[in-house]
Amino acid sequence: MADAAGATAVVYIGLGANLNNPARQVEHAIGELAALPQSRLGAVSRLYRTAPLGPQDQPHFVNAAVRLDSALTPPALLEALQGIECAHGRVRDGRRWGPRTLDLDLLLHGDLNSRQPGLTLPHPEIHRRAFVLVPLLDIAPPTLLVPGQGVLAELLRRCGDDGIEPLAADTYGSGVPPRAALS
Ligand code: A4P
Ligand code: MG
Repeated sequence: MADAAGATAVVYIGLGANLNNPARQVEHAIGELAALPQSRLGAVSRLYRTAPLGPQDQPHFVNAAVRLDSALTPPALLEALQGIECAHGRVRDGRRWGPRTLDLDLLLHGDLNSRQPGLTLPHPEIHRRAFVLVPLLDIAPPTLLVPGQGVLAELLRRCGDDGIEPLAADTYGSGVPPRAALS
């Protein structure tokens, strides 16, 4: 879909949390994403328990992904995501890949392939991260082309899905349908 100002783009957002009841953090964030202006929640992945990438002296993460149809520009969307992170008490202590109450990454914005200060699209690490690819495959077609990286299903085949397990649906669920398209 087009990315011109005012046009609606299909946007994928990755969610991650490993502090202060991570599943609740993720579920609340999904509700907040659904309420963003000029945006409509299209689909929600299952929630996954994932082994930490980076420092190992931190809890496992809960990861998920959502699809939005949004007319917000990429910078406006990133600002909105950072606002939601702040509202969840996210503290940036400078530790790379350290624990966090909530991380929201702008994974894909239509077919944009761009690099600007503070915003790279697609998110540059998608192809290396099963905790991003597995939830994405719940809500995006396996043939989806990640600009500059390759086809979604092939990216997962190459990186493998070790350390990723779906959370049992009855351990979370405040109204977020598991892996369901909401449209
Ligand atoms: N930025 C640039 N492009 C983007 C984009 N497409 N989406 C900039 C979001 N942000 C983008 O991010 C650092 C800077 O990236 C921002 O200022 C933004 O302008 P941040 O959220 O402030 O810091 P961060 O998240 O700690 O940094 P980084 O390197 O992006 O970490 P990641 O890549 O998010 O990884 N293990 C598991 N199992 N699950 C996880 O979710 N997450 C991380 C963090 C480490 N280990 C994990 C997980
Ligand atoms: Mg981040």
